Amino acid sequence: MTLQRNSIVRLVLTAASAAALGVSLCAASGPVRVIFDTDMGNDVDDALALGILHALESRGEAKLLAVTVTKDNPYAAALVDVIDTFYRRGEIPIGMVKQGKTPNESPMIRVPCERKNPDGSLVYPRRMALGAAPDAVAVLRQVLSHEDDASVTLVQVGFSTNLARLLDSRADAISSLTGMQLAAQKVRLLVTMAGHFPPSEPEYNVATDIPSAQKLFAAWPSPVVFSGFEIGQALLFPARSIEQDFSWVRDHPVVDAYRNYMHMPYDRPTWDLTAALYAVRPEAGYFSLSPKGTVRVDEKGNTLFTASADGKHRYLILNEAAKARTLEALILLASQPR
Ligand SMILES: [Ca+2]
Repeated sequence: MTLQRNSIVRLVLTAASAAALGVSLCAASGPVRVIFDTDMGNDVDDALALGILHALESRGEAKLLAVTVTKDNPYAAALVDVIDTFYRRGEIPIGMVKQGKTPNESPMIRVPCERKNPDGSLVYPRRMALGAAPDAVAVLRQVLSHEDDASVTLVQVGFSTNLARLLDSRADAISSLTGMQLAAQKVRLLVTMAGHFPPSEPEYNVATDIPSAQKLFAAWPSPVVFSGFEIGQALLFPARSIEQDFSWVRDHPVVDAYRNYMHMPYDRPTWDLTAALYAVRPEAGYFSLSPKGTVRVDEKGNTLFTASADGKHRYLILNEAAKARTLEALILLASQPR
């Protein structure tokens, strides 16, 4: 009886504190259902972030529903395929932008995909042939249409191309709902690595596709949390971890991507990693949150925040006291054995 009463009291307190934070307790009832939208290949943090989402899925905290790509180079989707397959989840749908930004190739995505064993087989097998990934908007519509209402967390760590096009999409054979309706019904939270708070100069993900970012942040119907440039910049992923913490396996595609992105050893900001971590563990205290408000993207790609009680946008604020703990979590998850 006493135990039961304690449980009820605890539940009420938890509900009260969740309400104060403006979050739903529904998310705590199972793994966070995630769609990861990435410009894999423009920087190595996308690869580390995808590894972290897989580690969180292995721990029962997340479920990767799909990965969609905004970098318009076939090796971008191929490296996603390689990483998913490495973590033994090669069945995860992958969608590819068409006529998208940054079509340039980069060693970070090409080299791991092409590495061969002495017998000629690929070091990192993958599921799809190069260039075979279906259209990202179709994948987003397909996956969202099969999910429960208010159940999906979107993590966007590249340009806004795919999600802006999703909003523009009409009812079709996949779903009788428009893209806007799918976003409003199915998505509970969009977490994006985008912008600067306060603005100093246009941030890469926003500046690369300004019209899409303007559309997305003006029209997206669910709450949005931004991880600004300054967050990842303050938490550097150490080269030391790449060199020491992945020795449980001889070949790791994220390590290969890291070694082929820049000349080792280098520490790299954890931009996309912070968005992935917050999306799955929003209540872990790694970051503080700004008040509610609205982020407007100007014609140069600056992100201008105006506080308002009914605003849907918030941005992460670095929690100085939690910095060491947050970086440790990122390192442990990125290097966690599969
Ligand atoms: Ca990125």
